[in-house]
Amino acid sequence: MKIAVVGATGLVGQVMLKVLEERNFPLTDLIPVASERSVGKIIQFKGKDYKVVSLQTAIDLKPNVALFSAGGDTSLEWAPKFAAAGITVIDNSSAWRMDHNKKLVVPEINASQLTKNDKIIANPNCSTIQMVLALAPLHKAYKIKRVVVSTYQSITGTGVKAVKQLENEMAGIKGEMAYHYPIHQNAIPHCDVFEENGYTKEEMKLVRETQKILDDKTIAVTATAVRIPTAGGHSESVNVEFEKDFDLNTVRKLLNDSPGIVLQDNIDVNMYPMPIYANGKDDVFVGRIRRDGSQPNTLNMWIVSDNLRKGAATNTVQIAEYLLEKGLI
Ligand code: 2RA
Repeated sequence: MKIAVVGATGLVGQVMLKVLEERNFPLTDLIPVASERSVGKIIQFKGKDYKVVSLQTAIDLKPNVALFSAGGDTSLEWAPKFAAAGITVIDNSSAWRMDHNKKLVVPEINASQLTKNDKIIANPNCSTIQMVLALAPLHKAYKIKRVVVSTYQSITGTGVKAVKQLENEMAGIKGEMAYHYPIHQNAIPHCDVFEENGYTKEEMKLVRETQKILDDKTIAVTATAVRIPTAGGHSESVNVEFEKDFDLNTVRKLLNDSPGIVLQDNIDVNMYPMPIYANGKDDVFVGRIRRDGSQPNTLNMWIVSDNLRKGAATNTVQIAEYLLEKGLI
């Protein structure tokens, strides 16, 4: 099983390598891929040195699977070339997520849709993954009518440049800006670019991807995505209105019994999810579950997850594990 990691030198690419190693993914060879300027660099994997190669060289080396985290433009141009060479692509960019012919997969929810014919598979946006993992069991039980979500997103979602900007600002150093404004001691309500409707692409991903993954276009979603100076993960305040009423203890049991979810919900001991605890873990943490008395059949919850892991690298590797387990690659 030969695996290519495209974008191996980036934040998510580095976490992909770490997750492949931690989960002891049964690969016989690793092909780290990056842009021309990184070709020839050496990266370490399981104590061995691997030389970074170009995209074309990676195709020529014929991996079984290519895990992409190299931006939308690279995915749009190169994922079809890898697929045409018989290589299954699992792509972290937004390039293919809303393509009608591509599957958008969170393994715990809809991996069963996957077939041998899926040669380009889309990994959802990080903030979508953590939210739909919590919504899926509740949608099944009570049918979701509407979701109102506000996100508090880690700077790591923007990449190395943003992490550097925060470090510089905290050290009082003037440096390259990843954002229009300082991020230190700030909250920026602007993740990705604005669309015609006044929402950002990041906010519209939560709308469109949630409907696709839960396979229900009747689910109304509205979102506000905010960037904050944390490093451990994305947090989300989620208000959900259902068609049917619910019982809070049953809601907690449904979540607790759902794979990939860890309940941290006990205000008597100040137990609730926080990025400092989610950092470096693969679970989605759910807490502050409470009925919204302002309207029927509605509850609030707080969802936190490491955006680089379950939000990107781990979900991607889990898709590859599923494909392998089912003999689809
Ligand atoms: C962000 N979800 O956090 C986006 C891309 N990783 O900026």
